[in-house]
Amino acid sequence: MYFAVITILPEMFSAIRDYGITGRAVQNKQVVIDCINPRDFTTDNYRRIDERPFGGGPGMVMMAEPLAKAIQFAKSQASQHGCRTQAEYCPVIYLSPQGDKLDEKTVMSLHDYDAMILLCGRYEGIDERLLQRYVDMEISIGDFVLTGGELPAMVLMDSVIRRLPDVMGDAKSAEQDSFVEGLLDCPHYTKPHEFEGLTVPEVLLSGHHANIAMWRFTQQVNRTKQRRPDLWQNFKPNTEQARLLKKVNKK
Ligand code: 4FN
Repeated sequence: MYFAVITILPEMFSAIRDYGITGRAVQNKQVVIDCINPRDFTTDNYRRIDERPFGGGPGMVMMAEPLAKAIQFAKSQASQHGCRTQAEYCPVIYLSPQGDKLDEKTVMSLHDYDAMILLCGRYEGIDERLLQRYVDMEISIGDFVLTGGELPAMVLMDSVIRRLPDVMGDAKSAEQDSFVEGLLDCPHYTKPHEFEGLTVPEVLLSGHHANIAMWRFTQQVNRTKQRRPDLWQNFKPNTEQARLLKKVNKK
């Protein structure tokens, strides 16, 4: 999968490119993360990418021209990486508070594309005309004020990359298919048996796999009901979950 990121702070992306599971995916060439700096597409001596807003007011606005050139360059890079260039195959995604909220459904749907261009805003935002002409999709990671779209772009890439085939170990992918889908996690425990006077639930030490699966599922259901009634409302159990739910309700 190919990501082109339009950003004036390309160094930030070492966080995802150089570390952890996403870093390994880059090393294994399952993922390419190309940062493109709109400053490199300016023509003036000062490499200006921002200007004062028409109509006055505080702060600065990112100018359309350097961003447009950066996006055009990103599209040519995407096609060089074996990805088709039409907008529908390489969408330009603007990370923005105005966008649709990112959720696991959106993450999965982004796997329809082998390439995408992520546009990161800074200052007060981007000239509206650039957005009108070049942006195919707007996505938000949540309702809070940020200083830029870079962290949201990394959040999006992290969630998309971890869902690519062979990026996570076998254990994780098997788990993803079915079991935890749609519910919060159950509590996790590891060594030692006792920590600051707290012990591990007996069932997890029993070696009784069916009972353990049942306990974990019950924890997931109860936590989801209690803490995320919105998730519980929309929960569509798969075959295995439906079977376990029946058993939970019988007790
Ligand atoms: N943010 C809000 C209302 C008005 C402005 C902001 C805000 C970075 C360029 C956008 C923020 C949050 C989630 C991108 C926020 C996101 C951004 C995101 C983001 C600098 C302009 C800005 C009502 C949401 C609190 C700054 C609400 N997901 N403006 O944060 O890019 O993707």
